Amino acid sequence: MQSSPSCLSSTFLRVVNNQRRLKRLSNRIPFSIQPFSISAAVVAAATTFNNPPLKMQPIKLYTANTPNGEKVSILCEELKALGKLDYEVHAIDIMKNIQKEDWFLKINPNGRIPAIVDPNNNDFSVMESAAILLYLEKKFDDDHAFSWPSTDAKGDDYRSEVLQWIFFAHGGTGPMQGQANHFRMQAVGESKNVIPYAIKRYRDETLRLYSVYEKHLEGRDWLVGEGKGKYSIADMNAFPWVLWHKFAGIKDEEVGPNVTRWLRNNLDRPAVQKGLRIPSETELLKKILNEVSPAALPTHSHTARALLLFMFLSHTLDFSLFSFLLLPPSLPPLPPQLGKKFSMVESARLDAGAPETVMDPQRTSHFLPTLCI
Ligand SMILES: N[C@@H](CCC(=O)N[C@@H](CS)C(=O)NCC(=O)O)C(=O)O
Repeated sequence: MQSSPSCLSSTFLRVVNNQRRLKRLSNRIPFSIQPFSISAAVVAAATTFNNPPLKMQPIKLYTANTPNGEKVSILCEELKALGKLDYEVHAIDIMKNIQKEDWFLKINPNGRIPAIVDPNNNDFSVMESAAILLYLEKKFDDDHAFSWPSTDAKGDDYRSEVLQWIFFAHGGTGPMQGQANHFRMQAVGESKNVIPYAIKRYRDETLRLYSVYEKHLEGRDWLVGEGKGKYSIADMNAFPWVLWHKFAGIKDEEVGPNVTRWLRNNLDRPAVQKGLRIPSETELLKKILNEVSPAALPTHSHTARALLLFMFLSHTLDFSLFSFLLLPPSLPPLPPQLGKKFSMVESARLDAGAPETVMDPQRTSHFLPTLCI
């Protein structure tokens, strides 16, 4: 996304107009709150420059409220917050097998969500959540907000580390935890004799993989980068899976203190909060957020709300950028496309319990589809 001269001049005009409006406004406000207007001016200018009018058609995101879906909606929200990406959400009801329909198989021959179509690139389609992250990062994170440029002394090394953690999660955490979920919550009927072994096998392996994160995150905030690290697509790729750990029968206290801190770091980000609620906020998600990390939901101080109101009234900012501040700690449920069906896997089973508790004699089908891997 290159800045054209006309784009630059319109950006300049927006800044000038914003400054004029601010000046008019600051003449009318008491001196005691002038510092607010100065800081608002700085933010306004920065925001205007950071958020030029987008010259792109929205990316089409086909998704559902699952870990693999959420990693992509989180990056979309992060890029959207920076004014780098516009996207439209197409909710796919995986319980109705919409993802197996012919039209969808043309987008993703694997018949699974997530998938994207980029109308800015001849409707190029991308399947596989990690490949989608890499595509979006390459195309739209041109300022390297979530990555490192090759021109940095250690840029290529960090790039390699990002790929290492992405492969680790995509080949390890997702598939192992996905099987743990499957055997713990979905495999029923005649297969029940093999289930305890399978449940233990995949749960243990998932825990082992978590212990790798736990050790690596000692003294770090993020998976990759100098010192405590920098938030990157490596974190976005792994976070939703670890957030859903109870599905695999893993208790909060088994996750490890460093991983728990890292989960909170992710949850503290407004774009993560938004991305998790794409395509809708399900009862299951609410349960995960409330039970897994009760302290991690955003709370907004009166000062923050007052500042937001001030900025809004002054019409100097792109309001949508800050709209998250107005969100109540727990969003009211949106019409669930998927929520009801998804809670079919009984959110009660989120309470990590003994394998026997998952046997359901009422179920007659041999195997339900594996939801996520
Ligand atoms: N490796 C794939 C896995 C995708 C996947 O497992 N998708 C699940 C939801 S998380 C799905 O579409 N399940 C429905 C089905 O299996 O038909 C990715 O990372 O995108």
